[in-house]
Amino acid sequence: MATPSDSLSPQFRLITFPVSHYCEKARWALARLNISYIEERHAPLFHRMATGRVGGKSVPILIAGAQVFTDSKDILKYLDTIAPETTKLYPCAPELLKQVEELEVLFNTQLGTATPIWEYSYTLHNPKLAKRRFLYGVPFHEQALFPLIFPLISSTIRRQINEKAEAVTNAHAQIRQIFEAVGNLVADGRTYLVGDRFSAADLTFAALSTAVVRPPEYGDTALALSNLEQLPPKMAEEVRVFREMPAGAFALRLWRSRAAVS
Ligand SMILES: N[C@@H](CCC(=O)N[C@@H](CS)C(=O)NCC(=O)O)C(=O)O
Repeated sequence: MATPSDSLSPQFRLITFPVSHYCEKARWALARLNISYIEERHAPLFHRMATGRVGGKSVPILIAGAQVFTDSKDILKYLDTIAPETTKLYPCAPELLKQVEELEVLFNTQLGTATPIWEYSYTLHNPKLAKRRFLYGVPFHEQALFPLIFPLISSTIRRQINEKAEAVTNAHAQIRQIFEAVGNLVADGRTYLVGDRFSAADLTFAALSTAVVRPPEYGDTALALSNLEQLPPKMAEEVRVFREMPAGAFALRLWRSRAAVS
C-alpha cells in the first residue's frame, strides 16, 4: 500500500534550528506520518538567508513541492490533509476540534514564547552551552563563523526576548501556570488532552515543553538537552521540578511515545 512517504517524500524540505521547540513540532508531525524529508539546519541569523529565499522569516519552514508553510501551525494543518485517518492530528467532531485548536493556540502563544525566555536566561551567558545548542548539524561555514557572530546573535536574541530579570520571572511563572492547567486536565487519568486520541494539542504541548523537561528521547541533540549534569545547577533544579509536575510527567510520557514513531 502506498504511504505518503512513497509518493511525496522527495519533495519535503524542512528549514530549522537544531534545537527549537517549534521546529520539533514539525519534525514530530513528519515522523508521525512517516514522511522522509531533508532537514536544513541553520544557526540563528544564518537562517534568514534560507527562510528569506522562500518568502519566510522564522523557522520552521516546510517546503512541500511548490507549497511553502512558514508557521508550525500551518505545517501541522497541511500535514493533516495528507495524513491517513488513523494518524490525523485534528479531530473531525467540531467540539473536539475547537478544544484542540484552542489548546494549540494557548501553547503556541504562551508556553512557546515563555520557555525560550527562561532557557536563554541561562544559555546565552554560557558560550559552551550556547554553541552546542545552536550548532548541532549546521553547515561547516556557519560553525566556523559562529564565534565571530555569537555576540550579534546573543544581542539580537536578548532584544527579541526583552531579557530582563522581571521578564524571566514572568516567563517562569507563565510556564508553571500552563503546567498547572495541563496538570488539572490530566488529573482525571486521561491518556490524551482531548478525546481519546493523540492530537495536535498533545503534540504541541510536548514539543513546546522540550526545553523545560529535557526528555532523554530528544534524539540526536539529546546531549545538548537532557543531561542535567551539564546544565547550570539552578537550571537543572528547575528542570527537575518541571519534570516532577503531573504535566511534566505527561510531556515525558508523550516523548516516550514519540520515540516509537521517529
Ligand atoms: N509562530 C511561529 C513561531 C516560530 C518561531 O518563533 N521560531 C523561532 C525559533 S524557535 C525563530 O525562528 N526565531 C528567529 C526569527 O524569528 O527569525 C511558529 O509556530 O512556527
